[in-house]
Amino acid sequence: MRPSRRISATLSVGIIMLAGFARLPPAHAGETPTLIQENKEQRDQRMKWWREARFGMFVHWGLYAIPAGEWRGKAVGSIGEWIMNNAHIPVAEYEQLASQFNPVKFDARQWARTIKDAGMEYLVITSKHHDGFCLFDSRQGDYNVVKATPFKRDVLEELSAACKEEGVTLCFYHSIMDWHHPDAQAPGFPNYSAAPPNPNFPRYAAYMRGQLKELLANYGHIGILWFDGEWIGDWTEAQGIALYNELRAVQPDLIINNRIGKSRSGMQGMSAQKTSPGDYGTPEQEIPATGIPGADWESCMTMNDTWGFKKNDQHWKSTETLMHNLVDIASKGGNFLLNVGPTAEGEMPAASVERLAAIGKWMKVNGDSIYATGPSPFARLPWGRCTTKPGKLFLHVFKWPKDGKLDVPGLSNKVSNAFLLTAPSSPLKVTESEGRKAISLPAEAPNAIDTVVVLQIEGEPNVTVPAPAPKKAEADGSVQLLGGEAALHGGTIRYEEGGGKDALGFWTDPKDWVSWEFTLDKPGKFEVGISLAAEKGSGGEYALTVRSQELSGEVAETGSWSSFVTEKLGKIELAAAGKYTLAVKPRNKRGIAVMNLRTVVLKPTE
Ligand code: FHN
Repeated sequence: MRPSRRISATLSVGIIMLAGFARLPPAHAGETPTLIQENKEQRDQRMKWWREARFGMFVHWGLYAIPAGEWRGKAVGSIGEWIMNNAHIPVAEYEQLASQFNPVKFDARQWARTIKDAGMEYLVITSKHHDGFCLFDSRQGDYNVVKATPFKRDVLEELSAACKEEGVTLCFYHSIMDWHHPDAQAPGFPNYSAAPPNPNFPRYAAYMRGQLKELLANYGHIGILWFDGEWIGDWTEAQGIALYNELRAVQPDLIINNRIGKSRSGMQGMSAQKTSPGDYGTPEQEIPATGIPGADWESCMTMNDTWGFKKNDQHWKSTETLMHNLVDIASKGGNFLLNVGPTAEGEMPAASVERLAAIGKWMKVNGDSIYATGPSPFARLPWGRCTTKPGKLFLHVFKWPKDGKLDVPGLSNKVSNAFLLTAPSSPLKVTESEGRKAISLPAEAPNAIDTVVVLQIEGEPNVTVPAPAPKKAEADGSVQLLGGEAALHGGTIRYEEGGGKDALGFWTDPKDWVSWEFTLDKPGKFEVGISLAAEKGSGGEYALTVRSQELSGEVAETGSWSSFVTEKLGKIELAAAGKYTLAVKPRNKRGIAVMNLRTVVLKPTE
């Protein structure tokens, strides 16, 4: 048996019995405990700092930074922190990496300053990832940075002091799945992640609970416990509820993400009465198209393609993309947890630091438009996003209007003042016509990525989305009807921007339908084309109507929700000039959704 596992296993069982953790929570007794509840005021108070923070740093750091994406001279695909699983490395071989872990360039104060200078309010760092190695001096076992490495320093202890100095809230990511502990799951080659159940799992669960209590007791005030690896078969919703109750009893103001239970996709509404454990939803590597209205949620994303450091992953997102993600998320009422994967020497990659500094420079003068803001009252703004505070709208202008007039559709509030956030003493002219306001802007955008225009308004924002203006025919006589211009009829269909979509999506309810208005200045005969996408197993039949004329369509699978093909539906004749309405209504649905619809084009045939 491998020395460190033998020592860690014996030690952990001994401590658990001594520390009285041998009493297993009710969940292990086969019953489902009752999730503790709180009223709205209590929840709002507990979540307040987190909702105001809006922006945090995720750090994935551990032994996996040593191989950094390569094993035995070969590149290993996928995310760096999964190398033990993806390269099928036996525990005895992988744990030898501990003897090489000596991050002599690690400087907790420098990390904390980088986080603060980026405008980030909290840090979520891997106290233990799936490989089981701990970045803190745990009494539960010896597979950690103090006992098993030449570094011998307690990383989390140093970060606790540094974060306190810099005013960064310290939080821990802790993996439920553990590929190292002998009781966590049966060794599962070639896939630890799907290993068979382990009859001794309750003993591992007690070991994990012991570590969690160490983390809450020994490293200052902890803001969040961020669970992950909850998908393993040995972990149950009942255990998640029991653990949530237990941790909140230890630290009542602790915030815990939804991956402590089994409802990763589930979102925690603001309402007090919840059934699944966890305080907020955790969409990963994505931004929900319309946020998650009424729920607390946080999008976690990488800066390149990996969470843990990979020496050859240079696929960095631009500063513009990262900043637009931050603003997009805030405009939808969410938090942005942006990841950094430090090197084995203990440094944040230069490409990460460079982007963080640029974001921090913008946040320094624009932070008021992010921190403690609420979601946008507009369904969509073609030029950017909007965040809100009482009496204020922060208009984030990504695309500067060429004519110097910023179009603000549907806002019925009186605007008492308008100015650039960076020039509050220089009011901007506001005009109004047909339910649309126009803000006169300088010729050049002060910040090409995002310039913030502030509107001071009276009362709560009141936006009535005006019906899209009827589309006119193009110079070539064609009529181009875009997904983003459609009138939506129904509760689930929505316009999805970016991600290769830029189309009407979430068409999960076949009762939902869409329409466009367009005008012709002369009669015409047209061929109708529709650009759509549907993943395998989804689709359906639909009707496209223009007044009394109807064309039928059948959505063929295109391979994914972002693989668009254009289908020719047939011909229509519009015998007079004037205004028309074109509608697309599903007749039925297969699978998840009817289709993603990007455009409908009427092409003149004469
Ligand atoms: O498997 C992990 C992965 O390594 C990484 O930690 C992400 C970050 O949220 N979570 C899991 C995948 O969902």
